[in-house]
Amino acid sequence: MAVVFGRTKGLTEKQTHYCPGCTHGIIHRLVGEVLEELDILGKAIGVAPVGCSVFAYEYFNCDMHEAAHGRAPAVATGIKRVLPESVVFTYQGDGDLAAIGTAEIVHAAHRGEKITTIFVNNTIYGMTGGQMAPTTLIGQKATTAPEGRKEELAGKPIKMSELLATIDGAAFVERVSVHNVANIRKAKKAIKGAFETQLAGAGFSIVEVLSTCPTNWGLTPPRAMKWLEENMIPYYPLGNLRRPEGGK
Ligand SMILES: Cc1ncc(C[n+]2csc(CCOP(=O)(O)OP(=O)(O)O)c2C)c(N)n1
Ligand code: SF4
Repeated sequence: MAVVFGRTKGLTEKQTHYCPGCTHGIIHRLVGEVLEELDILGKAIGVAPVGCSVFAYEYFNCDMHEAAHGRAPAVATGIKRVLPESVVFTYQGDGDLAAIGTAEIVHAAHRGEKITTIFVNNTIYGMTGGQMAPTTLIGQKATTAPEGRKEELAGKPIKMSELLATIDGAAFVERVSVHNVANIRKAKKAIKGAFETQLAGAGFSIVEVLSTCPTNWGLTPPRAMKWLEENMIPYYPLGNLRRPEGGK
């Protein structure tokens, strides 16, 4: 029988542990497809975070390294400097990147490290049970904000892509979403653009992917997709914020 939709070589055969309907799986697939299409699986080295994607090292079909919570950009910096011919990427949640790891990502971008970051923003700490993250929306409920995030206590949600786009060492910054097919296609294009930026030696590249956490949001997967579209995108607008001159 003809195979019409196969598994990308960019992912291993291992079944993921993600909750049903969690969009981490879609994002993994996109990264895997891009690594395969750019023919860089043999020289790619990924850095897995702490968070729901802590086992990413089991899923990407390339060399992988595990980093302590928030420290992936520092680990990736070391790998890339020692092995400059490799293609190094981090895969990080918003708790990892925008809370405990804020310093690491800002300084990696500032130094213009030639690494690529896939930043999965689901507005919550997924792995640890739904605590408020710096990205949690105003009014959004979390276990540590049972009445919803209040601006007077926690400030407005942090916009990491806008912040990083102000840094000259950041060559490619784009925010995408995976809540429907059209946006999944755009997300893949952005992820490819980020890796191409690294291959061109242009500087730091990051793609922020708006993602769902149906489990901790307390929504079914389809309702979670709708919630993302209606609540996250108005606050976190999609689009490219920075790309290298002449870049696609
Ligand atoms: C140094 C340290 N501090 C705190 C934790 C606890 N911890 C584990 S995962 C996590 C947050 C995960 O959230 P996020 O990065 O948004 O990823 P998600 O699980 O939502 O994909 C925290 C706080 C830890 N493992 N190590
Ligand atoms: S807890 Fe949330 S982010 Fe984690 S795997 Fe489940 S749905 Fe995905």
